[in-house]
Amino acid sequence: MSRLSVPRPRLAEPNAGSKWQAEALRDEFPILQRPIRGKGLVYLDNAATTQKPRAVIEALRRFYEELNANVHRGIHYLSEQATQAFEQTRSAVQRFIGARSTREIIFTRGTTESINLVAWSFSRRFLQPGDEILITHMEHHSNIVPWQMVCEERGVVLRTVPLTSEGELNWSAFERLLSSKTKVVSVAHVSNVLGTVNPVREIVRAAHAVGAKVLVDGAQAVPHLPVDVQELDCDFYAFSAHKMYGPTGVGVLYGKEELLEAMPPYQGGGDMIASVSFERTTYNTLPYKFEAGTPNIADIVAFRAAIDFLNRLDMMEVYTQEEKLTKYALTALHEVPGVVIYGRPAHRCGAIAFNLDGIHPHDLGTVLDQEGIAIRTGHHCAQPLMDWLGVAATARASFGVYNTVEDVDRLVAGLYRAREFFHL
Ligand code: C6P
Repeated sequence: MSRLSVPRPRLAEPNAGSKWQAEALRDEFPILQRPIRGKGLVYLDNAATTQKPRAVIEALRRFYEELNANVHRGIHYLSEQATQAFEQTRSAVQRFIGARSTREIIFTRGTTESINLVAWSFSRRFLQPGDEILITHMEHHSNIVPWQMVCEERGVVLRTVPLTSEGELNWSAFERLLSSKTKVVSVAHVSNVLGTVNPVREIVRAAHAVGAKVLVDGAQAVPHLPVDVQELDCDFYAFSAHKMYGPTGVGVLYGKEELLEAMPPYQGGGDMIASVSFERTTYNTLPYKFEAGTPNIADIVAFRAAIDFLNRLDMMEVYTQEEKLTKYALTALHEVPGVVIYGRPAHRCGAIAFNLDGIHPHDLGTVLDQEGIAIRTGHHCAQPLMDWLGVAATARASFGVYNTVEDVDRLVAGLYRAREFFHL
């Protein structure tokens, strides 16, 4: 199958009624009501972290007021209740991404820790000197550095797939670099800079054909499109709660059960053991084998409210509405004199990276901030991608479910304000 034949989420009919309106959702996010520098907040830094709906904030408060206890340890009432709420989030995550079993859902601190877990644990069990790991030129540092560390320690070789001029994965280069030496392909589902949606299902098919396993960095995908790990057939899938309207400090690693079973624990400590003696320690069953120590209980419990929130919105509807807004934003930005937009991927979501000719992105960010508009500027933890783009930094607007056409209009007005300020 060609790269272009990747099934894309079906778009709604142009006149089909939306299930919800972004404007109405804003009321559920208390922080969006607060003025910033005397103006209404336009929050366009959702790829860094999303704002939290009242339901998540309330779930956090309720946990500490009504349920607080450690999990999996006590037999007292509160510990049982806390454990139940904690495990309910695991079940909600399992259903949300279509995993076969809760044994395949491991809680971590975030995408970064999920990738590190796989890099270190998988490599200890499965990688030999001379083996190869394949990543792409659009990866976040979290999907580069752990592999570099593993390569250095184990004599494994890191290879990188270049991009096309559109900012998409160069498929023929990918096929050329893939070989029987490739043991892991680790790739972003969605680029945090270009917004490119990678053809994960086809990447998995090609990688499996040479016997490689695939880790998908889903940090920027899970908040924007429906994800079904069984349909993708990936071996690992990593993401962060805080980018999907949930609390900070919580991440998920999905892994196929047979692989997780074969991998050694990542960290040692409480909860991950079956029995300990000075002579011999045996490990707990999945998923607990990979969850050493007291987890981030309250935030994991509150994460459930974020999943409920997204389920209520319906991820296909989220995708459809955000796609319309992204198209609107691309057209509007193109019309601003001096704006350069990076990447023209055919399938995209989430983020738009751009610069305003003649203005350093940090200066642009500062002017926009004065207008109450929050964007991110810098290298976006993707320095190799910046090198490929031939820039040190860019501005980036990234969208969430509460962003509106008015937000985009305010951004565009802010860009004109910056042009005026810098006498362009
Ligand atoms: N990108 C951004 O502004 P953590 O920090 O572990 O929750 O997520 C790391 C990460 C991994 N992969 C991708 C594709 C990401 O976008 C991120 C986080 C943020 O783009 C913060 S640098």
